[in-house]
Amino acid sequence: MNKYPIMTAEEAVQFIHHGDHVGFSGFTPAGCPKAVPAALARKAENEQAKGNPFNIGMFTGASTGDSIDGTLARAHAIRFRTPYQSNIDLRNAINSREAPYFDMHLSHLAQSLRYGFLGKVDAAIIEAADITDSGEIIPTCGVGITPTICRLADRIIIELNSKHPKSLRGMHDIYEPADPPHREGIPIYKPSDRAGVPYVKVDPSKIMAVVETQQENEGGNFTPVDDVTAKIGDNVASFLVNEVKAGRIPASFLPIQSGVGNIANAVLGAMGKNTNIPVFEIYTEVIQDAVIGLMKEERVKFASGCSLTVSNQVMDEIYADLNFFRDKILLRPQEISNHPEVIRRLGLITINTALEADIFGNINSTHVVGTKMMNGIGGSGDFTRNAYLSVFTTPSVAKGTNISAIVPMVSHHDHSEHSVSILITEQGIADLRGTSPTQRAQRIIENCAHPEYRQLLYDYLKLGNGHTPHQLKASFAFHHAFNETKDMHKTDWTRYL
Ligand code: 0RQ
Repeated sequence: MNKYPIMTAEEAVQFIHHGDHVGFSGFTPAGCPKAVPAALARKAENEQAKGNPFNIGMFTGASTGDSIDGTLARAHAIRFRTPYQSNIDLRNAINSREAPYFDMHLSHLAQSLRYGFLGKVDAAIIEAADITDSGEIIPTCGVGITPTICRLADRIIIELNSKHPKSLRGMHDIYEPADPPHREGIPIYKPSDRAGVPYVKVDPSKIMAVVETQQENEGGNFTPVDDVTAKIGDNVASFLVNEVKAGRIPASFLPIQSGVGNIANAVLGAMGKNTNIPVFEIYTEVIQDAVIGLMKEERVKFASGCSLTVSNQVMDEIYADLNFFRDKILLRPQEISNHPEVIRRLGLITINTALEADIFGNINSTHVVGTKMMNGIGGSGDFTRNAYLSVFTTPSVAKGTNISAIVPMVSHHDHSEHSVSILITEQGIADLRGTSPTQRAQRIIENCAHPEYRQLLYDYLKLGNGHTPHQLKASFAFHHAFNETKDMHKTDWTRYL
């Protein structure tokens, strides 16, 4: 540690130039640097005020905190951005097409960088809990693409954040697969298996600056579980209990992947409460608050993830009792937490959230009314396509009841009917396994659509012919009605006959 130049964030950004491609550590706000990106945004504003262009290409793990995506979007300093985001200012810059954005499966990013598909990585900005003189970096609470950007980057800036204890050493498993044709199997046979080493090893001569900080995570809190999310959670739990009873899930159960957000948090809470579900393990990307609570209650015995995306209060609890959590949590790069090989081998039950689903089981996870980017596909495709059992959840309606989440045809297509096994709303459960398109439509309309939209959806089905009975002139009538009147109830099929 003594060998690296200690600098302020303002001094460290001298190593980032206009046009650089910059990789950031972390996954969600967990593990993201904060002081250096904020200083970088100020540098961009200062340069632009002097009439000099200043922007950077950005590779992150997933979404980040406001210090990265918010400050750089507001400074108009984004040359391009990938893969997942959820910041309001960045979302606006993407939807106005000021910030070019490409949405990628999270498991693909590190290898795409190594393959050279996305250009050079000039610099990496990494939050660390510790760094040794030999170049062993201990990440904090999120890993993301850290090993790959550290290896590929010419210059590395470390944000050494003392909010995260050095004793985190041992809670990460860092493994980077070789590239084809030299790649071998990833030796993970159960969620707790380790394949790599507990640190990210870098060439110490690439570390240009260490910036010492003591900043809290920029994690948000979860909204309390409401009637709708509680009902969705109960429906997921009772579906899984029935699958165990029917012998389609082994009595010892299978590891769970659960998406991000309030619904995912509520689903895990409901699974934990349902003691007909055995004590289970998690193999996921984002470990949220509910998992930590369930560990303390001994309902979850192990969680492998890419980040601890927990509220600051829960993070403090974990750090205050690291000895309890040390052998129950493992953090990995997203290339491994989301790897199709491991997902298929472990037999994951995957539970992700849709923005909208169509009556044939296709899923839109990303685009509001077909055009506006919400967050991105994240890891949902990595998990869904390779699951033992892929479940999608969504409230049946949004914006009061003016939007039906069940529509005739999805307005943007992220996950196809071929990858989706089960759809669950607060209304009920549609088991889509082994069903034809019309059988799927019947189950989805009857069990998952909001009662106010069921007749409209049945009426649509009658308009079409063929194996998948669409009436293409009318497929987006729900969306047209919403664009014109802000209310999908006002759909009028007679306009399309
Ligand atoms: O709008 O914020 O203005 O109220 O969309 O909807 O119901 O609060 O759901 O926060 O759980 O997010 C799919 C975006 C769901 C998320 C998505 C409006 C609704 C609300 C948010 P407001 P909710 P959530 C692992 C897995 C893709 C990535 C993924 C996501 C807002 O889960 O990003 O799965 N998934 N990753 O009112 C128009 C509809 C709508 C709608 C809801 N049909 N049309 N607006 N809304 N349905 C994680 C990672 O990969 C990191």
